[in-house]
Amino acid sequence: MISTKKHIQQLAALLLAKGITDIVISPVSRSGPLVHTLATHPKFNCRNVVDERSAGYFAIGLSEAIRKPVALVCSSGTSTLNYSPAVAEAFYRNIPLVVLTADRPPYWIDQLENQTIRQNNIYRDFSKKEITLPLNETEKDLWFAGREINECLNVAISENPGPVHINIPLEEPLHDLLDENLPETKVIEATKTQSILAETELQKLAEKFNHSEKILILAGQQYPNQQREKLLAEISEKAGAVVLKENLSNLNHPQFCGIPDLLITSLLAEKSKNFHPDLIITFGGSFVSKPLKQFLRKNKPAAHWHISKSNQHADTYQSLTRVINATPEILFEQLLSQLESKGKAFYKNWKNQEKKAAKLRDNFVDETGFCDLKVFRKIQKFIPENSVAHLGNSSPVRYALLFEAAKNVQYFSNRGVSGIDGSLSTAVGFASESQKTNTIILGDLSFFYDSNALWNKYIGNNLRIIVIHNGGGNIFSMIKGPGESPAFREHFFTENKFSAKGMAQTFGIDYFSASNETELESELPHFYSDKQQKAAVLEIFTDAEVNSKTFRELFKKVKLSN
Ligand SMILES: Cc1ncc(C[n+]2csc(CCOP(=O)(O)OP(=O)(O)O)c2C)c(N)n1
Ligand SMILES: [Mg+2]
Repeated sequence: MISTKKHIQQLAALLLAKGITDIVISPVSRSGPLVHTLATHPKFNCRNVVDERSAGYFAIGLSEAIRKPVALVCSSGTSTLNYSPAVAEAFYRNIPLVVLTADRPPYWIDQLENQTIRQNNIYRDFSKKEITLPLNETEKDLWFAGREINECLNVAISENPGPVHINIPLEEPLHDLLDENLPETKVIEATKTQSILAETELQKLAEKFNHSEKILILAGQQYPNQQREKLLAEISEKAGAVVLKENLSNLNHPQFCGIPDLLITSLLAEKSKNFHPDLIITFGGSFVSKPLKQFLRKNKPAAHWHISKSNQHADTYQSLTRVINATPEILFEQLLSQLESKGKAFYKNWKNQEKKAAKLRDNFVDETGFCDLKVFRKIQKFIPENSVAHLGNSSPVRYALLFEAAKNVQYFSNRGVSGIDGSLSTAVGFASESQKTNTIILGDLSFFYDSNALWNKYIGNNLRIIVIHNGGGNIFSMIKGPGESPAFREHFFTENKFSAKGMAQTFGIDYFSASNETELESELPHFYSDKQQKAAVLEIFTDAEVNSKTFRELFKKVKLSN
């Protein structure tokens, strides 16, 4: 069945033509024409998530899992605003969301009409394109709407995607249907291109690269990419370049350096220039590590190249000298053919420093009592091989910086804008289309904030939720500043005495808990056992003061280790 409304028929036909068939709908009457048309068509896969904030993040996770655009459908009014956090996250991470919002006809806006707000360009600063469809269905209106929809969807399926918004004013009747197929609709194709470097540009870059003795390549957040990984390892080997990664970079070659927070902290007081790069090359999304930013802003390299398909002038380290509009693979492949072999002194300095920091950490963690740090090491050892891990903001993603990635595990996190409001929903959306075990590690405040993530029927049996319950926002006592304030306990830490147990019960999820090392060691094998055929929560209780003290002590030790 399809709606009688021609714009809706056209939109559905174009979604299909562009291969955008995964849809997340939040219940609504106003977008009835769209819901009828999509939900009854065999080629669309529609899910239903009530809370639009959660639905938006669910769609992000889904898109990450299937590596395709996902469309969202909601009503008019505040439901559209509830997508905003996910739209912003998607914008800063180039995730293709197609947001379809129902609206009242324009003549009812600001007229004391029900559930009506100004929806035109509502995500103005966080979307790649926004359009409002015309109300009328004349040939000219349909031609205009068709062109605009094509453009939006072409952004979503492009190599450089992001969220797009199609606002759809709808006149009653909303529920009239036809027993017909979708109409033939004009499709405007977008041609995929690949930018390669012009020969003269390549010579310039190769010359600079070959003359730089100390090259640091920073791999930001990205999807796993074997070809990229292989090329990077070759470059590092040939040019003695250091490749620094975080777990979210999803790069595992032993040639690369990891554990950036510890490694860089150990360098902050380092006086010698042996570790200071003269050329840095960056690509991918953001880096979590704060010490890295401190280190590079203090010791600015002479040159910084940022590789960006969207020509983004990301000057994170205040030393940007060049933007390269290509994919990292193309640049690395072209560069490799021009590289001269170089000494490895710089690389060895970094690698040795990494080894020293890891050893110090291991000794320290062995000796420490039960705390978040210890919990993280235990979890990292138990996460199954060939699985997916989602890291909540903010201390889980930071603890992950202190440990090597678990073997053959892919890492994800909402680091576009680092909200605590959608980590669980994103993981739920991802796990719903993943064949692998999906672990989400998040704090207690983050879990409660986004507990509506569990309020849908797509909770996969492969989902494992680890709640690090340290009684509030422990991150605020780990970073400098809030801890000294008289308002700390009430307004920064925000003491949380609720347990995740009741929440798990409400949503029919199995519950495990641990309050010490022995319990944790005995629960983790059950939590991850093949016999555990249902989604499960493992709530781990730790003491916030012990956590902060231990965390600080570790960094103090690392700092003094030089
Ligand atoms: C939507 C949103 N609101 C507020 C913040 C600020 N914030 C960052 S971390 C944090 C506390 C997190 O507490 P919890 O989830 O318990 O993790 P912990 O730091 O205790 O490990 C808050 C409120 C944020 N990042 N996102
Ligand atoms: Mg907490």
